[in-house]
Amino acid sequence: MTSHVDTFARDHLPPPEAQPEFIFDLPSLQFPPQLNCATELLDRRVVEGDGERVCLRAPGGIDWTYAELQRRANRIANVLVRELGVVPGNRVLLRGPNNPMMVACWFAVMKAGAIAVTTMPLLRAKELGQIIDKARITHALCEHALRAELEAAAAEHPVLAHVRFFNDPSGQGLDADTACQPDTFDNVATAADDTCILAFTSGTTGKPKATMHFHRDLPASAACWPAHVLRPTADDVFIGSPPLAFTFALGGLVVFPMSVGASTVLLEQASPPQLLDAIPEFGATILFTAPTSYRAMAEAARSQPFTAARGGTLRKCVSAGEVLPASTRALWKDATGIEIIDGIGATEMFHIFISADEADARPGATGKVVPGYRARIVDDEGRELPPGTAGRLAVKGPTGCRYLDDPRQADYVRDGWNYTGDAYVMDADGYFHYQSRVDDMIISSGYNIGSPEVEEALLQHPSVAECAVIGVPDDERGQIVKAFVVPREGVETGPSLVRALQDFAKSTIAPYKYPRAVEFLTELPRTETGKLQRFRLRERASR
Ligand code: 3UK
Repeated sequence: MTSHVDTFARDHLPPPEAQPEFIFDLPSLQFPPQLNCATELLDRRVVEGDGERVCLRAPGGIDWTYAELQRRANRIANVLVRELGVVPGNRVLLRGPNNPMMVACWFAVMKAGAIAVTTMPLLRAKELGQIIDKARITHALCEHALRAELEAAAAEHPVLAHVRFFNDPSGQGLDADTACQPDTFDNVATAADDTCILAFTSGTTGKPKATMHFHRDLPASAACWPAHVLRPTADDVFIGSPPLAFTFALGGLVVFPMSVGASTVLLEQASPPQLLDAIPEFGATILFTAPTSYRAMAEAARSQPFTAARGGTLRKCVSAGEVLPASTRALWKDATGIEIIDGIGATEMFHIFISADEADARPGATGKVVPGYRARIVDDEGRELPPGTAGRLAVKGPTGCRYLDDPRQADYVRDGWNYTGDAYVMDADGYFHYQSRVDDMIISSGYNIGSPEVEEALLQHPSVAECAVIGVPDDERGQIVKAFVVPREGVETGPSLVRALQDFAKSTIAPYKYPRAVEFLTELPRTETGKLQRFRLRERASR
């Protein structure tokens, strides 16, 4: 059934016994043996009459309809196949900020039956080189402005033999190549279980891992969380901050809007102030961003509120990537009137599998298991724990973890379940409450303390803009709780603020959890996807 001439991906799948169990027990999860996700998401829309609807928008007056995106993707697919010799199964690296050409290139790769490896724009030659090696990448399409690091990587890694640059201001490069190609392309008839993307994890330590997702995984994901929790319509305008290399964005800004014929706004830069400006400018209705971004925007919205009703055109706001503190949920609701839709997803699972919509959201809980998935809390031996007990989160559903050629598969998948590495408690109503990463649990004088609980307490103090809590080694107690605090603007730091924060913590949570050490920082170390890098704080604390 496979269309792959280059069998690299199939040859490096984890063996069947090391893969998770896949479950397809919703009617919407029945897929034919042959399926190309570009046909489903793009060509089908045009066939069904949405060709003249707006699909992609971007600053500078860019407005592409579904038909326009299809023409562009077809032309690029023709360049890939006719000029660059791409055969089905080849890996094609994509490098660029979030913009319409990146999406056109991504669809071209899908159409050609190749495998897209989208990379973070900030990566340097060395990191690009690791990815090129690991995924044996032969071709790359890259934003002209970001060419230097890719060229440096290509020089060191000759396997990457074909590189084209797009958005060259002189009009040369891929833009010129596509001009002489036809508008049509016959999508490769890929198998539903042919790999279509390799998504590298935003792992904070160790060698990068590549997760493999099949053509069917994208529509499968769209049939679960978006269909049952987000429930977008064709009139929605999506917007958000995560980079397209992050599956949070590939789903939230490409696959999910397009699966209902909606439009999406792509911003090359989407810091909180830039998002605040772009939302009214484009009339965005659905926002995808990270908890810290909501917190910063809520802060700014105090002095510069959205016009119209407080949320302006916004209708739904999605938070993922990190725990959403109840106080951030409250601040955003205060500023906009909108209840955030929290959801936990993972690169390994492609997207969100536990979440709650606006009506069912509960402060302090991520939500309930998304239809199509199963989730449970287990002990270290994999035995299911009763409600109210903290343990490891294990999930399964139509998507799941397949690491490309990596022994760490055995850490993530056991007995058919995907272990995300998170400690959770499920309550009697089936709501899942995040505790911490399993490896981040603080053990002080025999007590288990989850960082988010302490962070949540500190965030409620008026002097605190942001904070992060870790355990640091201590001779007497094993570990002690240490807080890194970013003060609000104009706040005077010093021993009296430390004492005030400690007293405040003791009065909101069990006193033994209070931070015995407090250090002030001007910002917290974060990844490009907005995730806190606790290991950096640990390094700092051990210096
Ligand atoms: C953490 C959360 C608490 C959690 C992601 C939505 O974050 C995504 O993927 P990553 O591979 O990281 C996965 C890990 O991040 N996490 C994510 N969301 C939440 N913790 N509450 C949340 N709402 O530790 C998880 O194991 O970078 C998120 C969609 C697609 C994604 N790839």
